Amino acid sequence: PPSPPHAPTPQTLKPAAPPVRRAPAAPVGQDRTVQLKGVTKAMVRAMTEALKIPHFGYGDEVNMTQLVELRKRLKVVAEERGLKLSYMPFFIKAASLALSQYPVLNSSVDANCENLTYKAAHNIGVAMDTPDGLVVPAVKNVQSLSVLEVAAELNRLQSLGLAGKLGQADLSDVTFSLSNIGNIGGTYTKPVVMPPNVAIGGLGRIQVVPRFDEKDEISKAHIMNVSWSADHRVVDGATMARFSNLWKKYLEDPLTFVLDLK
Ligand code: CAO
Repeated sequence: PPSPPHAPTPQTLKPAAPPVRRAPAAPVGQDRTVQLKGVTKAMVRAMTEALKIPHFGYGDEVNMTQLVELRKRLKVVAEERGLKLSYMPFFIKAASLALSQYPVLNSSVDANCENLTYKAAHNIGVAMDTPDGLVVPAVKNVQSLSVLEVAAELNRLQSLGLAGKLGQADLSDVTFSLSNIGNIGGTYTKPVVMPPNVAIGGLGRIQVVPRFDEKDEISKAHIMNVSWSADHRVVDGATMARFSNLWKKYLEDPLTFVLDLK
């Protein structure tokens, strides 16, 4: 008799392949224990303290299209003056201009969270990946520096960091920090506030993606994500958001720098 339409044929009745028996995993080398010291030990201390802070996060995206063009032009000018001009000096100067409007983000809180000191100097710490590990030297008094002066100072700190020669003078008195992980990769980060500071920003990689322009047409845009963390005992979300909006405005429309630079 004819077989039913979906009856198994001799080919589909093949037995399942036997499972592969794996040899028990053997360690390739030996365990190695090292003592935590130097920069890593300092990171243990700082991050353990930081854990006491009730963090809140706030993120946004920044359209960097105009700044990408502007930096391309200014990079050549900076090179003529012997300086490397990355995006960081713009991020740092824009942060300082925005801190002038929202000074609570440049404040220090004491250990018992009873007093808040509004810091006069904008000493902006820059998280730096060095052969020794994470260090955070500060570009000091950014409120009085031009973008090019910030670049010069950052160049100096970066050279010292790479050579493992950053001293206490450069590593102390940070009042606010930025951590740009975008030169390595990634989009979002969750930065950790370093006490006694109350806020920090983390920057992702600038990516070329489609966005609607002002004519509602799809165009190519350079987008970067920013992730802010703040100490929620002394900073509220609305203040962080207003600060971020202003910082973002300077970067998205970099001509506005001209109006507020002193
Ligand atoms: N998106 C796209 N490109 C970026 C970028 C970003 N967010 N950030 C940097 N770049 C580019 C720079 O423009 C530069 O390109 P050009 O040669 O065209 O100028 C290149 O990447 C290398 O930049 P850089 O690293 O030498 O300089 P920088 O000023 O941008 O950054 C520093 C300096 C110290 C922030 C960075 O070197 C660094 O160490 N980042 C890691 C920080 C870190 O570890 N954070 C985590 C802290 S928590 O553990």
